[in-house]
Amino acid sequence: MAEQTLIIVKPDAVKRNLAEEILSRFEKKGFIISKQKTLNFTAEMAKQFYSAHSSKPFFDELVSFITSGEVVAAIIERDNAVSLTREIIGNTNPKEANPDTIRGDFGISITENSIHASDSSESFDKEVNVIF
Ligand code: 3AN
Repeated sequence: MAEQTLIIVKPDAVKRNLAEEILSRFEKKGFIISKQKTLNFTAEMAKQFYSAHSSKPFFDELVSFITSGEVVAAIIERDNAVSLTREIIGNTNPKEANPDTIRGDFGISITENSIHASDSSESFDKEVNVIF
């Protein structure tokens, strides 16, 4: 059965005009893009979106980066969308991400790692309410 997940092409990748290429990787893998939106996160949205990380030492950097420029958010769907998307994006740290993953190919650093994807259906439900 089709499952939904959320991806966000982050400011580092939007600045390098990679949004279309990144979205097309998912379409090639059989995902349907059901909603898409270009937006700028406000600080308030960013804090809500990343609330699970509010006590982490990198929280301020995370908020400052995600609000630093345009992002492209999309709801995508197919069977096993959440886990397959996590495989396609690769390890959080681009240095540890396999080649052929999005972060392995395009990520610059652990902060500027080109893409976000929901890590569970529960996260998807929460995140989608911040964005759409
Ligand atoms: P993922 O995005 O792979 O689900 P999370 O949920 O652990 O990773 O972290 C959310 C975001 O926080 C990451 N995308 C990354 O940009 C940032 N982040 C995670 N760990 C660190 C760290 N040690 N230093 C700086 N930023 C980090």
